[in-house]
Amino acid sequence: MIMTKVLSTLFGGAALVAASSASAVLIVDDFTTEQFLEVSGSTGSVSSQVEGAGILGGERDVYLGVIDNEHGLSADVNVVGGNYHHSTDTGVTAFSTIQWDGIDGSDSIDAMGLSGVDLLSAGSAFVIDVLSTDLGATFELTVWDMDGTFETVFKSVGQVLSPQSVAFNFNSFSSALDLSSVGAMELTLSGAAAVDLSIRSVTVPEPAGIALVGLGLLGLGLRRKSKKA
Ligand SMILES: [Ca+2]
Ligand SMILES: [Ca+2]
Repeated sequence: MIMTKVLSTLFGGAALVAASSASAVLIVDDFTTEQFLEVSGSTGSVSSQVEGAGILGGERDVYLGVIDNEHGLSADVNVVGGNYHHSTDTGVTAFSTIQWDGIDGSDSIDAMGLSGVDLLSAGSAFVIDVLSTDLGATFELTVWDMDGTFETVFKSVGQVLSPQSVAFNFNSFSSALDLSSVGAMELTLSGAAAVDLSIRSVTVPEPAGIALVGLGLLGLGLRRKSKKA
């Protein structure tokens, strides 16, 4: 595997893109740990926490809030089969919030729960891999650093029929936020009434392989060391 990467670096960027995208990524959540929440019949909210693999900080806290429920139907969050499904019935307007803030067993934010994750050394953007959404949806991402500074950024998408990446570039955050020492992250998903939205992962991918070519072999060596730390 190491030899494959060395050869890719020497002989072409295209092959390296394939090699690096398969292996070098900071997983915030791959949604392999299952979770289910439902609000049925009325407005209201529910929350739960699960601990498991594939979750940055070891625990995923989910809060589901139903704002409007015209016909007394249901909204649910179902994390199953490696996907996070946010589903609302006709006339139901809801949001769901995912917290990655370490193991606090609570839907309150522990702004220091991740103990200072270095996102800058991992990559240059948060990427939400959107599987599909039948109506427009909005992603609201809040990041806390270990000094308690936090910032929220938004991205909206229209209907998504085939998988699409939604990227929050780190350079869209203010320089006051220290992304090399992150204490907590929170992602809120919302959409029009009756939206059915599914995402597959939240990651910080390593910058594109073409940039690695310039860094050369030394760069690859440093990255290997930093991932073990
Ligand atoms: Ca937590
Ligand atoms: Ca929490």
